[in-house]
Amino acid sequence: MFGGLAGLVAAAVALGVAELVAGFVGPASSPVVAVGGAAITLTPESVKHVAITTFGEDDKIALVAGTLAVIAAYALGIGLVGLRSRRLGVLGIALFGGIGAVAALTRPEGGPFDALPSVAGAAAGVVALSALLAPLTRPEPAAAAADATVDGGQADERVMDRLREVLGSGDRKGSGMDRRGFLVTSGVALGVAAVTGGGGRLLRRRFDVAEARAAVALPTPSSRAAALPAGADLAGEIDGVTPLFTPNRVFYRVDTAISVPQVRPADYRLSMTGMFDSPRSYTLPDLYGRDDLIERDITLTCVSNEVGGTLAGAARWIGVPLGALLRENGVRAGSSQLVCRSVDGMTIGAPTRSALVVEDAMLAIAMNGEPLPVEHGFPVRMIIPGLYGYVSACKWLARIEATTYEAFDAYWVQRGWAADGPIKIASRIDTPTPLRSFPAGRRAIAGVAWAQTRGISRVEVRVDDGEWTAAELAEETDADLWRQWVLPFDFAVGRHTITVRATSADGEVQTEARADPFPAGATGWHTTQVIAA
Ligand SMILES: Nc1nc2c(c(=O)[nH]1)N[C@H]1C(S)=C(S)[C@@H](COP(=O)(O)O)O[C@H]1N2
Ligand SMILES: [Mo]
Repeated sequence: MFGGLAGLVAAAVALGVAELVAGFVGPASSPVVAVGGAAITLTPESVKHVAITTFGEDDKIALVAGTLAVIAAYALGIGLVGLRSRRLGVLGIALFGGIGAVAALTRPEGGPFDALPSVAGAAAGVVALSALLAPLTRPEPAAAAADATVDGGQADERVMDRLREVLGSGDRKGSGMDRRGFLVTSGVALGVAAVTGGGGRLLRRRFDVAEARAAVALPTPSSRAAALPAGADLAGEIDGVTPLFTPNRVFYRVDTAISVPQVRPADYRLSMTGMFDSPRSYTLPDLYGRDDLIERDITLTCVSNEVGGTLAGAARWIGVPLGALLRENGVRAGSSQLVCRSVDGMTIGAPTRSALVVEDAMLAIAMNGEPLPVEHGFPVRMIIPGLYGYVSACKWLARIEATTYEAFDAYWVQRGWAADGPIKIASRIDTPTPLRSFPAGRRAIAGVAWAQTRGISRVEVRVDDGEWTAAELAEETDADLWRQWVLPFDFAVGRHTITVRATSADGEVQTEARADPFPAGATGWHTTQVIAA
């Protein structure tokens, strides 16, 4: 029991010290972040998909919790082993530090200093473990001398004596275990862990760009979004329907970044490389100061979204027209793929053609009237209407490399996802909510439907085995924005099945055929079971 505790406390010290050092080096060098990141990189897509759909926005919290749980279990083991053999315990911690260091160094944007937090943490963990095990394994005096010559236990003894002196705990017996000494050492160690860990958190704030972001003054776009007619947002009238625009704070978030990249506006550079005749690079003022900024309403969706799922959100974006930007850099005709790289090393491969011809494709700098939120890619991200986020919406964009599909597989494509990701027609029932009963009688069935770039021309609803009935559509303001729909219906008492299907403005009826999100996006009709009482 005490051995396990010693391991846990030593791990706390190791993590605390590692966080402190990471507070100097940079948040992403923290072993928990780095190991969690490596886990994301190495996890099979099927598992990752389950994580995204189960935990949604909280997938990163779940991952960090999982990483900490694994560390705790490992630490428990180290403590127990350490009780038998101090050397094995030390080796265990060294291995632990080694894994953290390798994970930090092998990050796409990793530098040599990134190993420091793990190394320092492991060193502190070794010291702590030795100090904690000493009172538990205090041998008989004769054996003590022998032990000391073997593994340096003498040094630990001295540390312990010193600790006891400082703390005024004179409880020193020649017997097998010094409980009081252990508790005192644990207390000191936990204090060290808390202070170093807390200090690391404070230091980390230096990297925080929230303040710099708040100080950014957004430019006025020369081309505004279409004005919304009165009553354009059905959410004002119908309870439970998705609002036309998704507030930034509830906008879905999907990315591999455990610690959100913090890019200082003053340090921002966008570079263009590869198949360009006259590649330039851009600072943030370069982009903000352009006279061709556009403002557009676009719904962004994730390829991992299940039928009826919520990995979709709509925003009013401001950005630089992507086609114009590519042309002024002289993008070559032979380029089929733009490999977009984020500051954290993500690669997202977007089709060059779409970037050039899709109207309203942009490098976005603002979302719903604010600079991009840090989690959504501050200061610059790409948005290409009609393409899933994994092949278009690179956040924290640092570089656009014009290349070909033959030359490079981007991150998600390496993991088996389709290289091209046009968004499939989708429709979703928002209300009534499934399995919660409501009074029988007339009630609105309502939701949203999307087919970006094409627009939605019709949404039909079927209740039980009835006829397909056309729903009323909210006014269309932009074909890239989802469209709300509503159908009032007289519900008889009992259970009902509601099904919805949409048709795009170019006449494609949403298919009933079920397909999983992997590898190219889900298809199938959304169906819910509701109860009228
Ligand atoms: N740098 C970076 N950009 C990224 C990703 C990522 O993991 N890292 N994920 C992509 C995916 S899969 C999607 S669906 C969108 C989600 O954007 P959001 O988080 O702003 O909703 O971002 C895209 N851009
Ligand atoms: Mo995605």
